[in-house]
Amino acid sequence: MSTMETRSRSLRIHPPSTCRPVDSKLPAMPDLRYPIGPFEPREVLTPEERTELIEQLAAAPMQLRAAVTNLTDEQLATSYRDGGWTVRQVVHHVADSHVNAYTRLRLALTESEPLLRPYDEGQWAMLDDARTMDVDVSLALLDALHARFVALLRTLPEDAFRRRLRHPEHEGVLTIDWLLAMYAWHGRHHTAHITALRQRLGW
Ligand code: NI
Repeated sequence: MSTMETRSRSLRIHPPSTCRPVDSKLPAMPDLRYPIGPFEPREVLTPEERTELIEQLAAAPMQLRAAVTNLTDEQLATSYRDGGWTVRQVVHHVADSHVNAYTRLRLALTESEPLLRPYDEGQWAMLDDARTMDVDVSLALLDALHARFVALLRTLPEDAFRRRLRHPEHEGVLTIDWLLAMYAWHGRHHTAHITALRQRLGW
């Protein structure tokens, strides 16, 4: 990755390689980066949508654990697509990302339009623990983290979901509804990277 790419990625909430809208002019073919489709931002959700997305967040750790069940070390060291992260890095990335999401939620609930702190997730995924550590550690982290995350979301009154936050790379303001939709999608997105790989390779 070039320095410029590194700089560009470091400012984004999620790497352009996995989050930007797919170019509609490209020929229709399975895009391994987007097994469930790209994130479609939402600023305001209906109560029914919120309930559904909170349930998705609640189920995310269990589904990620199921996705890696019975994989060998060699399988965990396999990239989910050419040039992509290994299965192991994907699992640790979800934990890293959702730790940030949880912090961002708490900031948005306790401060006035807090400015989010971007981080370079590509570089985080290259740190030694993210490349080598047992996935069970991050799965346990996600269990505990999502228990807190989901319990808090379930206590929030309707108007809290419209509380605002800002991001240096997004014009205007984002909302807690946006954050909820983003991270519910994010967990499913990366879990599908792994389940799609298993399907392709017959694991
Ligand atoms: Ni991600």
